[in-house]
Amino acid sequence: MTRIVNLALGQLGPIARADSRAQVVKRLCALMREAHASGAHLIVYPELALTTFFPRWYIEDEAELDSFFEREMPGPDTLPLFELSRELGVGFYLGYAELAEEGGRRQRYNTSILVDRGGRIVGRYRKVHLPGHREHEPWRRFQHLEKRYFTAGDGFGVNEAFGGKVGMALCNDRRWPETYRVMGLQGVEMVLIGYNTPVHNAPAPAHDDLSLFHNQLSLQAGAYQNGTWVAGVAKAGMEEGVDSIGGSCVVAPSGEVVARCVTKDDELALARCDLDFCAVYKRTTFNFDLHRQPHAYGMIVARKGETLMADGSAVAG
Ligand code: ING
Repeated sequence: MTRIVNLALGQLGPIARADSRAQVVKRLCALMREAHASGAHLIVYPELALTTFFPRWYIEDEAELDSFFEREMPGPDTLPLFELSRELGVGFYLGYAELAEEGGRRQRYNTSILVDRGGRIVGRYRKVHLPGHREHEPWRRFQHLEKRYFTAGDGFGVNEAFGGKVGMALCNDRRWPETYRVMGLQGVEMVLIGYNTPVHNAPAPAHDDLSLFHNQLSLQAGAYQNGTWVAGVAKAGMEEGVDSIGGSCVVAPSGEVVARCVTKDDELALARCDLDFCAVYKRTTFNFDLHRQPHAYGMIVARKGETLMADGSAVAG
């Protein structure tokens, strides 16, 4: 039996600071309806898809900062998206700012969820690689305060969903090979990644012209080197004076781009993802059991359920 996932890229154009959750959810629902009409089983939205990218500002007022976070998921404003998901039978990946109460303490995360075709949350991920800085840096054209506003997540899991193994990551995670390999070691067959990526990277302005290339390079490398499908979805365009890249695309386990968005607005693009195609790479070039050499890797990521020994080897348990 073939395991086909009809995947839709749900790219968003800018979200203004003043846009309400209801206005944004309306846009997300319109994209989901369009995805359903095109036969999609799953739609992937960007990172922080419910609000403007607020880490671009140094926000001192706690209440104002909290206004960008969700205290519950679904909440009153996002429930219509879950109800539409169940009604249409279209699952989704959604990035948002999570305000969690843990052990009596408030924690803020840059979070994504995976929702199945019945509108049920089947996975949650909290961003591990938080880029940017912690203190106000006035020399920058705009801030990138993810290290200030979010707590880092504790790892990369893989969820049994959509007939296969589906993993999640967020934005800067996609630049780090460990992100894909930790999930690759768990047999991941589809990695979903939302992002908000400014064209201008203040610490390295010489890279600005390569921002789209680095985006696609990272997604393609991760897909090929782990024999997995990868979908990257942008919040794009000129948002509160900051221009962010588009470049949303789906990459096959071969590393080939099979679908892409071509604007910097709300846009849908579609890909027919055969999860069994992963085996063409997982059983040959990237057969980890046959060809990978953990004993030689100084810093290795052990398989789930293994322990890393001092000599770099990994043992069961
Ligand atoms: N944004 C950017 C990203 O990794 C960045 C930050 C841009 C880091 C360019 C390095 C170079 O795509 C987020 N939100 O992580």
